[in-house]
Amino acid sequence: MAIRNDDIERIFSEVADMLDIKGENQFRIRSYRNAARTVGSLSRNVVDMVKEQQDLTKLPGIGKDLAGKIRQICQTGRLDLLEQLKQEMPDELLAIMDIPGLGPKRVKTIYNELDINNPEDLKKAAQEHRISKLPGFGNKIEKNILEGIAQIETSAGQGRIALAFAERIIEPLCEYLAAGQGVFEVVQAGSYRRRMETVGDADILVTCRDGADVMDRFVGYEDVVDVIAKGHTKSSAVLRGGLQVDLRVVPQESYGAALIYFTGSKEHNVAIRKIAVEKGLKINEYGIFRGKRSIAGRTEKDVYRKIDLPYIEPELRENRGEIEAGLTGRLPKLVSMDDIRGDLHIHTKWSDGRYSIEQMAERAKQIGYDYIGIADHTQAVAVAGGLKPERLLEQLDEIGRIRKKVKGITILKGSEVDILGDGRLDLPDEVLARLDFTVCSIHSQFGLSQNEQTQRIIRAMDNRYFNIFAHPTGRRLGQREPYALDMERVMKAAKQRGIILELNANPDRLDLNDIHCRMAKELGVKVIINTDAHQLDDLDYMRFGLYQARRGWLEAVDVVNTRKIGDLRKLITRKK
Ligand code: DGT
Ligand code: CA
Ligand code: CA
Ligand code: ZN
Repeated sequence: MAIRNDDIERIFSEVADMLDIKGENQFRIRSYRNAARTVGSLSRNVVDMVKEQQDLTKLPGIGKDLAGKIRQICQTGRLDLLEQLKQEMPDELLAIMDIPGLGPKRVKTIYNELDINNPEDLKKAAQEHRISKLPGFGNKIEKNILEGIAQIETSAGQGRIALAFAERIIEPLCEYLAAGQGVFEVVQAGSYRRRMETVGDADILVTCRDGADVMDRFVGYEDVVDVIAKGHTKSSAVLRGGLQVDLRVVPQESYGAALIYFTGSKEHNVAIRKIAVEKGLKINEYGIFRGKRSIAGRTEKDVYRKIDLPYIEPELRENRGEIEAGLTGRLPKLVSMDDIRGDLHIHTKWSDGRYSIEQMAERAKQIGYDYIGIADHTQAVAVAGGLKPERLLEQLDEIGRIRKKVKGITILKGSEVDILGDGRLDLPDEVLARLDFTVCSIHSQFGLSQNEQTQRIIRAMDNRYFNIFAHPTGRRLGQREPYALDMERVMKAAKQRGIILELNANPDRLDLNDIHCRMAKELGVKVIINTDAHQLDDLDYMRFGLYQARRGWLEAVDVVNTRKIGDLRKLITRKK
């Protein structure tokens, strides 16, 4: 393999990073950073200069020593110094550098201030909130680190990355690309744009004045750890955290066609191409053509219109009936964030949440919600600090007091009531009667047979205080499979009893899945999208629930937390 200038650039930057972490003198570190920049910005191939035996010390910042190192890289493809530094550095420290958001600077701070050099200790420190207190870190970075570690732990060898995790990698990259000179548009395509639960790789499209500039900027991004290919219109690189990004520069007049093509899904694309062919047209990533003449391509809408389709939302593009629906004017008007008025599955310090009722309510108000529902655990879930009935009653009194203090948002009194092994609820009826609503859920005996589990759930639903069935399948993405249950029977039982199914928006759960959402709609069962927030920022998980709901064709009418408080209460309360 031919050594490119950017290979040399990367090797020198890595050397600089490692010297930096080791605490070597700044002069030496800077000389490697300068050399990296010099080589990276040369117009000639350094490999050729070495072959022609040119004097490399004439290059700015390159002395005899560095010239020798450049020659070594060109001739052997590696640098002894880097290999040696890697040897000295604990492997685990290198593993830490792979966590998104942790460049050499932050790794160095963690290493020097807390003497942490492996992911395990890092995780512990983050859990104990020692990371957020470091200079230049804060809560957000601490949280990212924890999720980064969890992701690396669970995705080891699986190759697909959870949507929420991909978001934290892709969004900053897109902002960075968009800030480049002469860049017009930066847009995500692929499974990420379709908001699938997991993403195989990221597909990003750019329109710009000069493709070469964008590609240079791309491979120079601080989180790029490996460049797989680099050209003028297409490049691929792997980012810290293991996500591969395919970046394409597309002509402005083809923007819409390219966006359709690279958004996929493949099945959707095949189906629309077939329609085009039937009309004597051809669709590809450059446009829609009659013979050799392009008849549209600038926007997605233009392309769809030429085959008599309205714009189809990316979340629907799976060839699961969206094309037929489009042709007959029956596409759903998908639920969106603007429709959402509240969140009814919120934990507080009373059980395993981290903030007070008041703090959660204030944040919900900031989001613009009309109402929230507090739902802490009940006693059977001891590991989560579940409340005994007496404590729950105290909490209800407390909510009463807070209602008087916090104006402008309705705080509903609820509980996440555990469904016991035999299908009883974990609270006596006289306590249940004091609540505005319940979210009922399973936290034990995941291993029952399908029939037993289904019966257990339906028995619980027979309790007239059972309002919402929360995280119905119990799965944790990449961590725990759903328990066995007959979803259709459960939904039919819910429908008969006026019970609502939760779509849990926590990105680890996304439970119901898209297929279940659609099943609920078809069976006429109402859905509620709840975040199951345990801390303030978790309230923002709502968007992941919405993505999933949209993939499941749900409209505002299907989702009860789009309703005004009065209507919501009516929908939730069962006829007693
Ligand atoms: P992923 O990355 O596995 O999560 O899924 P996608 O959907 O992002 O797939 P990817 O990255 O392989 O390709 C992005 C889009 O490009 C895909 O959704 C549709 C389009 N595409 C890729 N390969 C083909 C192909 O062979 N035929 C057609 N029609 N479209 C393709
Ligand atoms: Ca992809
Ligand atoms: Ca791809
Ligand atoms: Zn919960």
